[in-house]
Formats: sequence, C-alpha cells, structure tokens
Amino acid sequence: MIESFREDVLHGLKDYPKRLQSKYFYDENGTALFQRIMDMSTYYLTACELEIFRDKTVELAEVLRVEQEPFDLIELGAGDAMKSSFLLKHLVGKKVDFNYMPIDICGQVLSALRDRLKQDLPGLTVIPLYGEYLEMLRKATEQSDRRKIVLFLGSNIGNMELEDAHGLCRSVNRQLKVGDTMLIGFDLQKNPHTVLQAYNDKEGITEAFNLNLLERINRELDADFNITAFQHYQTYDPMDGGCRSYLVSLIDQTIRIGEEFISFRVNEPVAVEISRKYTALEIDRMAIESGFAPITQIADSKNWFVDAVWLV
Ligand code: AVI
Repeated sequence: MIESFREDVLHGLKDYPKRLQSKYFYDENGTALFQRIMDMSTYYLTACELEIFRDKTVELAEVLRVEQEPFDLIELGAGDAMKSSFLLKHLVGKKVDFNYMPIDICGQVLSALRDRLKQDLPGLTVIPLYGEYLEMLRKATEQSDRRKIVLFLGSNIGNMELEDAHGLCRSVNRQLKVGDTMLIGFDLQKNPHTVLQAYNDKEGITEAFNLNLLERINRELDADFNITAFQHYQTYDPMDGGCRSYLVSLIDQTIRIGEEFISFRVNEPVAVEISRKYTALEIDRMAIESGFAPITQIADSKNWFVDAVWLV
C-alpha cells in the first residue's frame, strides 16, 4: 500500500502539469476533516442524499424490487453507511431475505460499521469485504449467485475523470448478471455559486482537507513540504460540470520526498481533485454506454442530487 502511494505521488509530481490523487486524502486526519466538511451548511451533498434515503425509502425499495427473491446488497465504499442504514432498517423491518456486503478500503471503518449494525439491526447478516471495489465485488459474486444490488453513493463517482467513471461502471457491469441492479449517487449541475461555495468555505476546512494530503506525504513518505507555502484554489466550470481543486505553490521551492527532489515554480498548480457535476441526460448516457438500462433517477426535494437506478 505504502509503495503504491509513493509511486503514485512521485509519478504525479514529476508529470506536467503536476497532479495528486484525491483517493489519498483519507488517512485518519483526512477522514476527520471530511466529516467536518459533511457537517458544513454549504456542503449540501450529504444532506440531499440523506433526504432521499430517509424520505424515499419505500420508493427506493420498490425500484430495487427487493421483495422478488433473496439478494446481496453490496455497497462500494460503505464508510459509516449513514444513508444506506435507512434502507437496511426498512428491509430488516419487512423481513426481506438479503445479505449486506459493505466494501471499504479502511478496515477500522468496516469493523466499526459491523459492530454498530450488530447493535442497531441484530437481524441483519453483514459480510464486510475489506479491499478495493472491483476485487471485492468479484469476491462477492464468487461467494454466491444470488441477485446483486450494488450501491455506489455519495457522488464518489464525481471524484473520477469521465473516462475513469465510465471505465468503473463498465467493469462493474461486466461482473454482474442479467437482473442485477446498480444504484449510483450523482451530484447534479446547479447554480455555479452553490457548487463553488460547497468546496470553497471561508472557514478553510476544505483547504485544510486538501493540504492534509501534503502533510500525509510528509508523515508517510519522509517528505518536507512546508504547508504554508501552498494555497487551496477551487474552480467550477458550469459548461462541463468540472469542479476542480488545486494546491498552488506560493514560492519557487524544491521539496524532498525520501531520496527524490521535486521543484515547484511560484504560482504552479498541482491538480488534487475533481468533483464532477452531471446532467440527468449525461447520467442516462453513462448507463447505456457502460451496458446498463437506465430505470429511473430519484431526486431530493431541491433536485440537486439524484440516485440513479440502472438495470443489467
Ligand atoms: C467524497 N467526495 C464525494 C467529496 C466530493 O464532494 O467530491 C470529497 C470532497 N472534496 C472536497 N469536499 C468534499
């Protein structure tokens, strides 16, 4: 794990333009900072999707055809399963026959989730899968041939470039069988100021979240980034839905990472994250291009976020 982190960091920083991968934001500090982001009033995404799962649980259960036959409910990047817990509770209450298989790359998060669900929903069978999405999905499909329902919530798909997002959906589709379903959370294009504010808070929480990546590189890869010599810069392009964050070098500087040296020019940006916003049409197109049939999109009351349901 640490070796691929080192390789990815060095590869991205030696490239032009420089980039780092946002999947590395989430060490212990990063996870705590993301929790604070989700609590910010301007970061609307979590509240919108939570509203869908809380207020439209019955509709969700219906489109997922949960009463038809036993199935496995697989959640990619489950985290604390805050949103899906509404669905889990509903299904357990209705005595639906299913297993819940949360996938996460953080073992601690998974065991905390299993313990909580054991307490809150003792009737639920939880099979935690610790590892990367596709590898664990393969494991899940090998374990049983029950129908699969795959959840990919939180607009995590927005953190991928379009090509990679299509690639992931295609790979998931290839592992599923006819009759299986995927439910994906997408953040919709909306007033550009609303989007930008969600990623550019005045309190500096998002800035700290992004800068933590440099601190993580210092901690884990023996580097000497001076955090105060970099600045968070956020853009949103309403023409293509790309909401991008950068860390900008404030001075000419050379950083040591282990045995290697990387130079930054004054004002040179490092791309650190994309949080893409989609249109309803783009979502349907993505379903079709990756081999699914788009069934429906369930939106929150402001129509800012949708959970799209796709059938194999
Ligand atoms: C996890 N992911 C969907 C968040 C997002 O909205 O792109 C990560 C994030 N980055 C800055 N704020 C939140």
